[in-house]
Amino acid sequence: MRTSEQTFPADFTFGVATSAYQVEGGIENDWAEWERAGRLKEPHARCGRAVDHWNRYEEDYRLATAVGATAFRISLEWARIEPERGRFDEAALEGYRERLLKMKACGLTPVVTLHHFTHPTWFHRETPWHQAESVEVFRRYSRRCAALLEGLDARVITFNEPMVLLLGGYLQGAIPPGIADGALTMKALENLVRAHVVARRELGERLGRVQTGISQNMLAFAPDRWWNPLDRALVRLGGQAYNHAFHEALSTGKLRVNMPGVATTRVDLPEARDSVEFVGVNYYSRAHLRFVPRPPFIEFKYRDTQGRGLTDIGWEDWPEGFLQTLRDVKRYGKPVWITENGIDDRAGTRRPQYLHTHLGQVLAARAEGVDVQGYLYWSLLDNFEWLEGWGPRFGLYHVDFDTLERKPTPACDYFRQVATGKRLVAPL
Ligand code: IFM
Repeated sequence: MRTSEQTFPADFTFGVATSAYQVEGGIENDWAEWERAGRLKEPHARCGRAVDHWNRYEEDYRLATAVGATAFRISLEWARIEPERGRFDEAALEGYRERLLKMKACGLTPVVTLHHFTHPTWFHRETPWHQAESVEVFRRYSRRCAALLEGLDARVITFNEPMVLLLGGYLQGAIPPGIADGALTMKALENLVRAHVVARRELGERLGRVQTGISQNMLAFAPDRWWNPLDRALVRLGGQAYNHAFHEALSTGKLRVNMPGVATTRVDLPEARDSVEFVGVNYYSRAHLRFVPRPPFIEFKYRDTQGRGLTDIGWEDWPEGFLQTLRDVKRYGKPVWITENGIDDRAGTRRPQYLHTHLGQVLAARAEGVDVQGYLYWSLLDNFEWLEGWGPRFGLYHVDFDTLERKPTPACDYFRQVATGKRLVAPL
């Protein structure tokens, strides 16, 4: 790589990402119910106090600035803000505002997600995503969020990983609301697109032009058997549906999913056309797809093709797919933000190398003309990892889950060096 390609522009943003339920603690929502129903891999695991970020936020802002971050991604917890349908909790709204003001005062630009997987407990019972009313309910919530963001100059992500929510919650039934129905999945998908549009409108009305987008979990896909036409068809159709259907709807106003026997839809939503200011990419890994002759017809595997060793959560370490993913989103013609990228590395020894190889791909994409403007590492802290509970460790800072003490991992130094020098250097 030439020297010029190892340098990030001076205005490139390095930051860190978190989400409310995974770090704040003390939240009662659909996931807390899911846990009590014993639906996690470890049935007795509970998120509970998480890592107490709700109380320790000032310390956590200091930890972020100590690694050279100038942006901090959080999410607002809908269940805190609207614990009962139509009743908004002013103290919670004020609490978030106070935290965001402090964040700014620390020199951190807020990146605020309105919806990161979780819902108030009433939501699935009263206005689930497959019902049209969900859109209006989300619009009202977004209106309150817009008011809370006044004057903060935040970048806003309406939805985090909507396809993960739909795949897990509506197609496989593995996460809340636990539905397994292809037709309802497509209805919910359509309503999530509409909900993004109305939320963006509310933000715009209150705040003027806001940088608004979504964070899309994007996987590199490969056929499990390179020679098998059905595996290859799955890669083509599945990749299009999983990685691009949502982005494409927000770009062209056309929502298209074509997974015969699983889920299909073809709806025109002209109001969604050109409805983001940036494209948010969450990239972690590559998956191999194999056709199986019975529903759901897809087997999904992570393979260690390069002998690098799977990450501790069992995902392939595949930085090459990051470049391909970034090339693929160039077609949307918008600035790109990496809203998540990171590794579950429980010993904390592999993370600097992971950062090095993945940031190298960001530079390679920039050299090819992909307008990547920011990189947010997932995550600042070890935290609660959904169905996996407390096993995984994605944090730049290691958290002792008993004492809640935060300690730097070796990646902190490395991240700081790159973020402050704006230069990709090799880890020691
Ligand atoms: O922890 C999650 C996050 O909530 C969404 N993106 C992927 C991360 C790691 O699995």
